[in-house]
Amino acid sequence: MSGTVFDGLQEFVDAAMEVDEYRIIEGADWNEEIGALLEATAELIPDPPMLIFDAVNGYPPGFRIATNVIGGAKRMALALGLPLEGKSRQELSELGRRKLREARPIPPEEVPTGPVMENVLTGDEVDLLRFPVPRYHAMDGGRYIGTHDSLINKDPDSGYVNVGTYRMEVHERNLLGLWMSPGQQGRLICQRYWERGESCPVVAVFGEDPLLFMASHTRLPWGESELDYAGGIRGRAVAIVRGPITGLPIPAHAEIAIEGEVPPPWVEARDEGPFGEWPGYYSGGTVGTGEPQPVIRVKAIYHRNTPILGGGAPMWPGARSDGGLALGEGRAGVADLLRAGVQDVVQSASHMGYIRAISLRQRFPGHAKQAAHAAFAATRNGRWIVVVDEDIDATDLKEVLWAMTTRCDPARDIEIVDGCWSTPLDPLVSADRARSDAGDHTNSMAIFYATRPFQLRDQFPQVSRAPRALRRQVVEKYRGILPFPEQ
Ligand SMILES: Cc1cc2nc3c(=O)[nH]c(=O)nc-3n(C[C@H](O)[C@H](O)[C@H](O)COP(=O)(O)O)c2cc1C
Ligand SMILES: [Mn+2]
Repeated sequence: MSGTVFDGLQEFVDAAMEVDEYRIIEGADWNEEIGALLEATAELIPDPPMLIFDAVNGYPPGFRIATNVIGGAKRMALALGLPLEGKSRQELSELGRRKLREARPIPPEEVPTGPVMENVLTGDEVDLLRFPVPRYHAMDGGRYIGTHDSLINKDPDSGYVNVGTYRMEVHERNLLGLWMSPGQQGRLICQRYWERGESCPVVAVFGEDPLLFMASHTRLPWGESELDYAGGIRGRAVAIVRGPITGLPIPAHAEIAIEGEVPPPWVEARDEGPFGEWPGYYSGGTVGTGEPQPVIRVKAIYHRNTPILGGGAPMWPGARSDGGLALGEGRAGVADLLRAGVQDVVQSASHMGYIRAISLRQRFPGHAKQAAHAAFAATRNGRWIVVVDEDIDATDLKEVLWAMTTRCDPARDIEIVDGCWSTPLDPLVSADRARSDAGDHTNSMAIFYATRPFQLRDQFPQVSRAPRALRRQVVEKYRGILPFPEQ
């Protein structure tokens, strides 16, 4: 099965069930219970299975929600067409990264129709609560159909088609709320229609093949379509049906899609959220900006028979599981730092959403500062940058904290920079706005120099922990006697 290209979520879920762990959960409550169960699962089960919710309360069997779809290494390998056996997680991550790096765009291919058109609902038949849409967190302002979604719209000037993942709540049976952060390409395209006094035509997809979803939340340069990029990583064009109302592409194998329009916010806008976000707070949307947000007037719904809604909500960062593959380091990754001219960067890892740890082989006085400032310049909405020496594993938060407690002298080694690039999703920024309505979406950041001082590196006390190679050796030697985990 390795190497298979999956057209849609349904095809992928079926294949994943054959090769990896999953659970089907029947009778769960869409109101808070699904959200809480997902959080508990991520928090307490190290490598959680795919979860399929069926017969959600008040809904017929067959209208399912799929969550944690590529949250495991094997499922992600399956999605990316990588070998399913015989490779370590590290090797698979490297193969995955290479695949994403080397993908060349393949434009979508138009087909006359597809499974998404099995059910067509227009006019009074349009009802978004036909699907078992969860309210994920207790204080969410609505039921969120769009968490793992894709919004498709087209630049009216150049004709380029953008795809982006933005949260969407159900305001009414035919009205969706849309939270696009300022500067997002999907929002910039809407603005171009609004400037002309027009509504922006859109397609939204809920439940799509995992690689199309992955492309949808990858930030590509303006003008490059995520549909072409998705085709590239799949190695085969995404099949699309031309939307009868908007003329926009609708992925032919989408589970659920809508066509509609986003009117200028001065014509129609609604309070959006609150919604529990990835920092672990209700942020973004109206609580983050103090303003009502755009809506989508839904004109048609299309769905497959027995549709699977792609689901899953942001949760507090401590619940985030380490399952899946590490495919990228995000902004301020090793590649970014090397490109900025910093030498001898060993690792760059992010923790709890707001901590960026960078390990460095220090070569000259000021090297740690150079690395920290390059990382800081490349970071959006970060908070703590920690520079550590090369003997510290930057991906291991315990080691990073050890360096902070033993190599960072607070009076001298913490630097604070104010007025940094951030977003209304930052709980500190949101709170600040609520107080002042200042419209300032910046935050401050602190750099922790948790490195041995360069000039004192030879006098610094030697580390007493057993060397890594020796630790590995004894673990292998005594594995028969002691229950050591695989390493
Ligand atoms: C699960 C998930 C949910 C997201 N939700 C939002 C959101 O509600 N609003 C937003 O502006 N960005 C959100 N993002 C980030 C965007 O999808 C990402 O920045 C993407 O690059 C946007 O596409 P664009 O660059 O074409 O605008 C989300 C990302 C993920 C992975
Ligand atoms: Mn884009």
